[in-house]
Amino acid sequence: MNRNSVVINPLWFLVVAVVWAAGLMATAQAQEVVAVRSEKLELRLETVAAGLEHPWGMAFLPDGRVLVTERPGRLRIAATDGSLSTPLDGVPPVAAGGQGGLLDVALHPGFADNGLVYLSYSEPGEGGNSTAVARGRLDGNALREVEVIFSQQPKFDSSAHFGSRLVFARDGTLFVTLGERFKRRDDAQTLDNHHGKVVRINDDGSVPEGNPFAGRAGALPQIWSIGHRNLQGAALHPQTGELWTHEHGPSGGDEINISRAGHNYGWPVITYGKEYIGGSIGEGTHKAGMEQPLHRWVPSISPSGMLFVDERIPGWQGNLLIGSLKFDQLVRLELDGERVVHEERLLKKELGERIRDVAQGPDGAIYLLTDERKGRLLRLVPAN
Ligand SMILES: [Ca+2]
Repeated sequence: MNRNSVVINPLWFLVVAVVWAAGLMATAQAQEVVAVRSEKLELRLETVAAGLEHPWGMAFLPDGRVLVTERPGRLRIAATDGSLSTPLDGVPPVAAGGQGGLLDVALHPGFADNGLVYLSYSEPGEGGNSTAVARGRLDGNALREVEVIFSQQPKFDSSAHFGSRLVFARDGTLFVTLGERFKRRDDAQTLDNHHGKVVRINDDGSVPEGNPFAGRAGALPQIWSIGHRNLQGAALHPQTGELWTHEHGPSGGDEINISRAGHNYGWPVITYGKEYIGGSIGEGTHKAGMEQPLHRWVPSISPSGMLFVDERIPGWQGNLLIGSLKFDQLVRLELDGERVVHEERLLKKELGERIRDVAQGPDGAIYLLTDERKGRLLRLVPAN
């Protein structure tokens, strides 16, 4: 036997490699569909777009495409076929690092006429950084006429607890949820700063009528509610129009609240959590003048993203869906008015990725973003 016959011809190696790579690409393009069983219905989970770096927020355009933020500072448009645009021009510079970067995205209620897109992000500046809100007009693959309409005060040197979610209220004002920057938690109880607050502003950043502390000496006029820790989920209740929020507790003590004008949600005076290093915080769990949460998680789930599901998902109508970063789960809550009456944990087995945001698209499907270095946009639909 000729010993040379076992030497692999480089040309054959190339042919084999090309065929193998083509097979891999075909596999990747074929939508992987995973069956998901909820207590209430059977669903299927599909990947819409992959290769997103720590996606954080999403907003659906009228044509079904979706704006997706990537935390390092990029905004992209995902098309219905799963293709991703190049990063849009016009995104402000962000203080990327730790929990900071480009965060939420929302459309103006009059987007169809004015094309306005709102972004929240960690804004670098004198003395550190803070959460800011910018808006710009969407024009093809760019934001034009970009202006910063809100900057959380004061700036602080930290890469933690920025919040933030952007939710337009029915009256056209904009709620922005703001973290207390971790080391500034006592600020959440005082009115001379925006740390640990929900603020309410007009669409141009000015202060609307009806803010509870506007006009009070020493109080920042944008403040709507106080005593929050780090809120990364918020949604308007479909019937009442009130702002429901959740926030990360410390070790234990994640909460759901309804953010109401002038109310104090207690952090860091009352909490159901402990210090990360052990030990109690504040004065206990209850105090006069401070709200009790509607629901709490001990241990913490690390909640992010929040959605009230509508009738297009039969069996889940009126439920609250919340992502869990820590447990790689989608949390489904059944409500009776303002009471949580049942909780189901989903997707841990089927997905196994940190869930950062939850939304319902124009097609009625549930969309998820996963907070991974190679994160994904996923679609969850009833199996039938
Ligand atoms: Ca609280």
